[in-house]
Amino acid sequence: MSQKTIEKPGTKVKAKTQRPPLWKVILLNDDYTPREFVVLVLKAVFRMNESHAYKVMMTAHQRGACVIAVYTRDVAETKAKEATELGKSNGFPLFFTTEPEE
Ligand code: TYC
Repeated sequence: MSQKTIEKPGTKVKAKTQRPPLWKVILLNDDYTPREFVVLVLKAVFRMNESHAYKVMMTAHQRGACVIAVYTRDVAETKAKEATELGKSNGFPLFFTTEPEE
């Protein structure tokens, strides 16, 4: 037995594919990590080019923090952790955090 849904003409059908919620990755300033090292990490982990990485680093340096990218929760958390680890293993307090986008 098969059934078909009959829609009224002109009825809007809601798309079934919903976008996943996005999470921000935030770079925090500190007084010890060298600027060049921050740029290096932004290029390596977040695939930024030199000039974008430099601008982002300077924004965090001057304002205290900078939203650097948005991803799905998993990707955001993995990248933030990886980037923070890179700082830690080189003896720097460089820190990346995540938060949900409103
Ligand atoms: N403030 C650091 C310095 O003067 C550089 C820096 C910039 C560190 C941005 C972290 O997120 C940061 N050496």
